[in-house]
Amino acid sequence: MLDFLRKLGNTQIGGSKRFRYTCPYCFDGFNKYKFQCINKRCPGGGSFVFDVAKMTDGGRKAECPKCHQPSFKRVCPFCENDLPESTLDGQNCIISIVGSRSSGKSHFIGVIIHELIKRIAPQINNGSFEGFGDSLERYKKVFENNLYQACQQLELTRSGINNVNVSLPYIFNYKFRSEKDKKIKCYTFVFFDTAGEDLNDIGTMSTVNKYICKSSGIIFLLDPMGIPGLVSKLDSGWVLRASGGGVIGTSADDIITRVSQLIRSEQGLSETDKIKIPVAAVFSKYDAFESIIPEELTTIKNPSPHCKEGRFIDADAKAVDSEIRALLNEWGANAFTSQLENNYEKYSYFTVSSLGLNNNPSSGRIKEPHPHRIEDPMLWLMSIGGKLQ
Ligand SMILES: Nc1nc2c(ncn2[C@@H]2O[C@H](COP(=O)(O)OP(=O)(O)OP(=O)(O)O)[C@@H](O)[C@H]2O)c(=O)[nH]1
Ligand SMILES: [Mg+2]
Ligand SMILES: [Zn+2]
Ligand SMILES: [Zn+2]
Repeated sequence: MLDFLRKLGNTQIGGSKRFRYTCPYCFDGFNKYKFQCINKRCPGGGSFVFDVAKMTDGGRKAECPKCHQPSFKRVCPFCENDLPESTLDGQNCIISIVGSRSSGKSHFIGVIIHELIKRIAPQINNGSFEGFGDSLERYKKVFENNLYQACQQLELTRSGINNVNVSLPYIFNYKFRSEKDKKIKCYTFVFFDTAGEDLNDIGTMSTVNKYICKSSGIIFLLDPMGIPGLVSKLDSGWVLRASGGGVIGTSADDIITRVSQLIRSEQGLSETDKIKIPVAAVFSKYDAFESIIPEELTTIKNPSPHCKEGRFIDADAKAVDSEIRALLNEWGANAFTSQLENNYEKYSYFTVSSLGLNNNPSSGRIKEPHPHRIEDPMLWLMSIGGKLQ
């Protein structure tokens, strides 16, 4: 699996001289980097960026040509953003979170990052999830302050086309000591909150969402409120609340089709080649349909076992997958399955609630999120990508 991730272009090919990485800010691939001078009195200006012919300390250090001070700060040659060390070591893990308008992407990102920092990383392998650059500050401002301090639902995400600031990714370093070789591992996780609006046509997608094609895993959020066979069983107040006050977006089928098209053209795949990026197909807003789940489907109702056990439990993920398939069958919504089956080599179904049970009041004010099974899709992607050992 690690080999496969390398082929996706994120990595310096182990041992060989070929060096290539994907910038986690602009998502372009490069085979070199630049340095930025950190000397405030540098005659080149406060943040002078320079190219170097000769680097020292294995390429970690260079001397500023203007002030002759050493610098360790490596930056992208195109967007000039600071590069995390594990990006350059080929340990990027770009997770694309895609789904139609109002499918719950922003709430998912807002809650999963909080949980990764506070609970998931520490419990799984004594790991830590640490913000890189200003990511943690930006995360707090956009997500945590609203969800956890002000106890407010998030607003729908603005389009990234004319708005550079909203399209900055959130970058985190995930560190832990490997059980296998007892060495500290560090992976760079990159989350990007797309506006569902920007997934509506392929022209917009190819400019705003280059990152999808470079990702190590895709989380497709599927809005249960978009399945007529399910919605007809719920009381209408619920449906309205859980669908962002009735915003009707593009259907999940259409988005899967466009995402697949985009990846195929970017990676030069034919219609019959299956896409190798693993897909977690995730029904969001589990709390909204829990009441109509048949009694015999017990796994999805139980809390997620992975963190408690301190490792990823594959058998649980398989049971969740088969219970969701049974539900899709019951609701007459098998179209997702055939699309995924015909286009992706590896996928699995999940369901999450970001807000938790009884936590979606119509007023917009919520209790602190207490999510259900939110870690499952992330841990599955990490586990099949070899990122947990
Ligand atoms: N019941 C329930 N509602 C949720 C949950 N997560 C999100 N919602 C509701 O779904 C609506 C849309 O959520 P967002 O996270 O903003 O959706 P989005 O996918 O980011 O939408 P865009 O930014 O427009 O693409 C909001 O009204 C949320 O309150 C959840 O776990 N449970
Ligand atoms: Mg959003
Ligand atoms: Zn860049
Ligand atoms: Zn300088």
